[in-house]
Amino acid sequence: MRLHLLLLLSLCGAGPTAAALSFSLRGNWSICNGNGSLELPGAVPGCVHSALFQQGLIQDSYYRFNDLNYRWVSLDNWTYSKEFKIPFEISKWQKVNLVLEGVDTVSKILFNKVTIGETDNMFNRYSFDITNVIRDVNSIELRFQSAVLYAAQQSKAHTRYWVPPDCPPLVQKGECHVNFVRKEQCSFSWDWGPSFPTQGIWKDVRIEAYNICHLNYFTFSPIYDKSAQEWNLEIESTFDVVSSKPVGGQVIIAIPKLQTQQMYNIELQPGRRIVELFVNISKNITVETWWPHGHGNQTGYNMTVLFELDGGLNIEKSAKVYFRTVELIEEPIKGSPGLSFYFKINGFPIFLKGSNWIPADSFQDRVTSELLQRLLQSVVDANMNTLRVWGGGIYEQDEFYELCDELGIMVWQDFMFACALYPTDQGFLDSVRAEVAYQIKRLKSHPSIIIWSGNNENEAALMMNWYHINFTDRPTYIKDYVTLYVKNIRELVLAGDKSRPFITSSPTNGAETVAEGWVSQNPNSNYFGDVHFYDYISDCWNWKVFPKARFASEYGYQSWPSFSTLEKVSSTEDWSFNSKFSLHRQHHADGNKQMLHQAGLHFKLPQSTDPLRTFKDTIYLTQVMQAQCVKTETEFYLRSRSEIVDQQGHTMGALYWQLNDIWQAPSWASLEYGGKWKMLHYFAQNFFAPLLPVGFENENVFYIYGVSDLHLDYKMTLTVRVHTWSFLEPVCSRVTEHFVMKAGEAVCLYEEPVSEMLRRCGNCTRESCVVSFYLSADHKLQSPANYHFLSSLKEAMGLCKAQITGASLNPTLCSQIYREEIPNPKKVTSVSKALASLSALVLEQQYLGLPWQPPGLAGRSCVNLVPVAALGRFLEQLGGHHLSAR
Ligand code: BMA
Repeated sequence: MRLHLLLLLSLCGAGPTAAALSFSLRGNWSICNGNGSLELPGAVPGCVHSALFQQGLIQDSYYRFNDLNYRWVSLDNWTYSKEFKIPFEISKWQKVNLVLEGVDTVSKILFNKVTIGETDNMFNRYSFDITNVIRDVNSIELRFQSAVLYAAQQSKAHTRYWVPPDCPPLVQKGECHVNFVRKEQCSFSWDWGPSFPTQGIWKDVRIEAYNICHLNYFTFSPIYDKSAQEWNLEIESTFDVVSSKPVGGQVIIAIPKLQTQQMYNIELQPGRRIVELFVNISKNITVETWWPHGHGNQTGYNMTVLFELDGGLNIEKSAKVYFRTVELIEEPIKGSPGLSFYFKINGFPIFLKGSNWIPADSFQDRVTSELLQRLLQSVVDANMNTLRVWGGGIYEQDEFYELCDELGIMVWQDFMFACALYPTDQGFLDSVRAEVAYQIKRLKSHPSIIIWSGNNENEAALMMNWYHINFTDRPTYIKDYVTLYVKNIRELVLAGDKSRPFITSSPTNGAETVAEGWVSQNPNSNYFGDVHFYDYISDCWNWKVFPKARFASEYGYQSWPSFSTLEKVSSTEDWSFNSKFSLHRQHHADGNKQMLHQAGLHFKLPQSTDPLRTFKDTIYLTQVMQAQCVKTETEFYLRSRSEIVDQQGHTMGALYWQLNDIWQAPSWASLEYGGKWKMLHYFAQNFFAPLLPVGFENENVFYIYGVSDLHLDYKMTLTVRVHTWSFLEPVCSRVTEHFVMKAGEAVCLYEEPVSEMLRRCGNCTRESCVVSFYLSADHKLQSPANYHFLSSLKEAMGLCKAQITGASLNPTLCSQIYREEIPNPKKVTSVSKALASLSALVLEQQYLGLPWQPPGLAGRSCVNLVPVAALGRFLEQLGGHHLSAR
């Protein structure tokens, strides 16, 4: 065993002793099951499932039906233990704490056989005083209780009234009563995820020893003073002062690039002390603000805070400070009842474009930096600017938010409550209060987080009566709801963080919900707040089915992940759409049928005589369907930005459900487990582009809207081309007069009755022709080329078999990419990035002969090949088409 001894803070001046020591307890522990029949080594941070897998005692938990085979793991009560020697003289330290950054979840902790504390919340950070129990040689034990058994016990003990739901729907094959335990709610199963209620020490654990005083935490928020037009920085530090006398000293705060240096005298009385400092940034200095991706730079400033305390005790902290303001604007809109719901960043209205984030794995120890980077890079590569960290998962690790800060990804941060009613007895509330206070402190200095939201869908669950509660009992539940989200969580947010807004739920009616006593009759109203919208039965090519809401924070369609992803967790007999495996992995009732229904509305369903071919084609077709559906819906929200039609509109947000996958299964995600792009993600890169022409029909008239997400007006033209399916050259083409595409607006640029367009373009019929259009200036493309289908593709006429060839500078890499067997994940990221920026435009290049070269990709003809191949497959699926790329 290697001992990690970290000298955290050294004594400044002459003295040889340190002021604080940190001794890590990461690494190898011993894990034992309830009856002692299984004993194995396990890593910390980690969990029991991972330890069993590493020891070869279980297979990959994601393989085939192992979620059911390994239920026993989470139903057992495991113990983590470790013996260790302290490599420093313990008697020299006034105070020694055991600090646990994350315990999953219910445990009793013994230190040298003495119970020092208990845990019941995986989202909390725990610190226990072990000064009196620590010796040179020590033992530590965390005796876990199965979270599943604990949740059942808690629910049983709640005898006064029922707190639904009891169990997830059967199709999810999950565990019950997750609302009774403060643990990742989706770890008991979800409609896209397996049930793996893990146990273990999932974050850092260490021993901290100190004299005189210790900085327990440090946090800050930049606040803009509107009236004085200047920035201030509020810095909060909490100390544990163990000296019997007050500790005096100075604090020096420096932000060199802002020419800011300020000094304060402080005196810390014995006990737990909070020091609040207020730093003013001079008006004479230009502060560059932080902007979301696509709207400006993510400028940050290095700051150091040095506490020089009595006795030569120096404590230094450094951090990056970002300056930005965020406002949630809820104000009357002309021509529409209700209120707006949109965000202003640095005073500038911003359309939130993006998706919803779920945990990247059931086993957090498998979520590496590389994975987070790959997933978040894919977010900005697809022109998104926002992720909603959804309330059924976890408050993500620090690195997630650091990356969001750096990449300019705005985060809508839910508190971790989802799709359930929750108890409010004192023990539960105390645990939640500690969790919320801790998470606010941990996260509030991140500029990326632009809003806190109390929960996912719980206002809707209550008011739309998902659990069939008797009307007369409703007041009890409303009271609980207000107690939890308003009187506790909201109160803690207001006290702890002034730098961003808070809403109680999603969907919610915002100010209207508040006015109605924190629960609205219809929290999903189009006139207020945000909406969640799902409809798998109506034809998704018909935009009339979508709500013209203020903000769409959830909507989407399922698809299957690619065969190469599924192949890793399945065997030959699983490879058909109706196999036991395919049904098992589908956690959304009728999901597989719904996908085929939706695809069947416009595409020919695969009918090969080769069953494996049929399976692969079906998977592929579900991705085509999903991409096209989410495109149509998103484009509807984007073009609803500047208008009110039938009293509805001014949409300012489109966050589709969901970005990523937790395992290899059908879901609403655009990124597969591990990060591979589904077709939807390539489409997203286009439909979220800063400038986009959107085509649609209304009453047989074809319209094109121009959607700008830019800060400046641009002069440009719109080209509208009609092609027959059977020939590469357009049959007719029209270029508009120059017009000014206004910054931040969606306006109608073009309208023409379909019958006229068909007549104008030779012998076109709806079935034989297709429309494409793009924005350009000085013969350069300014937008992705978009298209509009005039008929279902299954009715399209003139399609022929695709024959795709391509030239490559690096044939090995290209063929690897095409076969999806890339050995080096680094290459995948860069190539997929490149692919993303090309996507359909490469096809357009073939069609339109426009000189379009994606930035930074000159000479990399390999990447040109792949999207053409991918699109070729797309066209082939539609019926076939001749395409050749050189
Ligand atoms: C909403 C989400 C998730 C769910 C999704 C798809 O309810 O908040 O709970 O996974 O829809 O059903």
